[in-house]
Amino acid sequence: MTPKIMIILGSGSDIAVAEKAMDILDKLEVPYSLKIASAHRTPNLIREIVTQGSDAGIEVFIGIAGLAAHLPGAIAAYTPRPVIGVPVNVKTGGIDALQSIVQMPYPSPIATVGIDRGDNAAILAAQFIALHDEELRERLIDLRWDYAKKVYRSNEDIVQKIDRPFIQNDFLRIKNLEINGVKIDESASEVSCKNSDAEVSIIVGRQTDLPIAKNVGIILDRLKISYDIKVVCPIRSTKKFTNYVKCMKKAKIFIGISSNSSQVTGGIVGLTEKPVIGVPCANERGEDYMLTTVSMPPGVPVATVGINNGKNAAVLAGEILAIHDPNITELLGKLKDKKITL
Ligand code: C2R
Repeated sequence: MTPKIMIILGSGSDIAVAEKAMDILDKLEVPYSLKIASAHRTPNLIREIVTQGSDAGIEVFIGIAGLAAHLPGAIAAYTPRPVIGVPVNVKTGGIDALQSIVQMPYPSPIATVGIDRGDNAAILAAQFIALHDEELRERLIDLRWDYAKKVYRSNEDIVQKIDRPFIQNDFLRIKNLEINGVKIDESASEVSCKNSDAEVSIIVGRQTDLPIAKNVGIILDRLKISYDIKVVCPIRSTKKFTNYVKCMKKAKIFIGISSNSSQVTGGIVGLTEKPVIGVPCANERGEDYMLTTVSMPPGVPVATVGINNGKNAAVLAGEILAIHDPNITELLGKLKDKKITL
């Protein structure tokens, strides 16, 4: 049986991060393959593993590497399938590896997760596959529950046990909360979404970042993928934001475009089990929000692309949808060839 996921490590010394990914895939009962190969030390081995793996039916690749982590980019060179990159903390806290993985040029995105976050890479890979596997989707929702239950349990195990004279916690009555259980507020004054049948939902935190969303749209148009765009801020307009995400429940992928602390992507992952792609934007002062987009806690990955790189977010969405749609694979091929001849 061909596994659907291939994990490739830059070195045997990255195995601890791979263990985190394998723990999750074992829990989710998703078969995977594990290989070690380096873009720098064994480029031919990468080419062979990846081309043969793609031909055999691998649907998602996960590249795990530290230092100048060119491995995920090298994987992307040999496959039309989505590549998830996990930077490993070997030196500089892993920032070197993170920058090498996330800042890929158009049209070769790497879906980057946080430093050492093998667990989130596995969840993201499973989210891609679950778009066509209802049973896996159910198992992912259960896994999400495990992370949520940990929070509830900490309230009991840690907070309840604190014995201090002025701590007062028993004035709230919180009961029966459900993850993903937020209901659409039908009485909301504004129509929540224009095109609720769209395959991709693009959410922009503020008007200033709209040009980046337009770039996403240009590429999605070329790939013939339908989308809906909404400018809504989860902090200033919480109710509208929640309504919008819920209204787009048929969307297969969400793309959050955000500067200023990345509340948009963080807000979306809290409301859906679908894959979320994050485009960190630079603000007027030139500060970027890559770290606040990518550094998500375990359980809630955001597939981060390069700063202001809306086009790569669209290509990544295309690659995810192309797993089961050869037409999109063909259009993506044309897009990449065209870029090269430019
Ligand atoms: P060694 O422990 O083998 O010296 O490797 C590996 O992923 C590892 O984290 C040290 C670090 O070098 C990384 N490495 C890469 C690549 N190959 C090895 N980043 C690559 O091709 O990108």
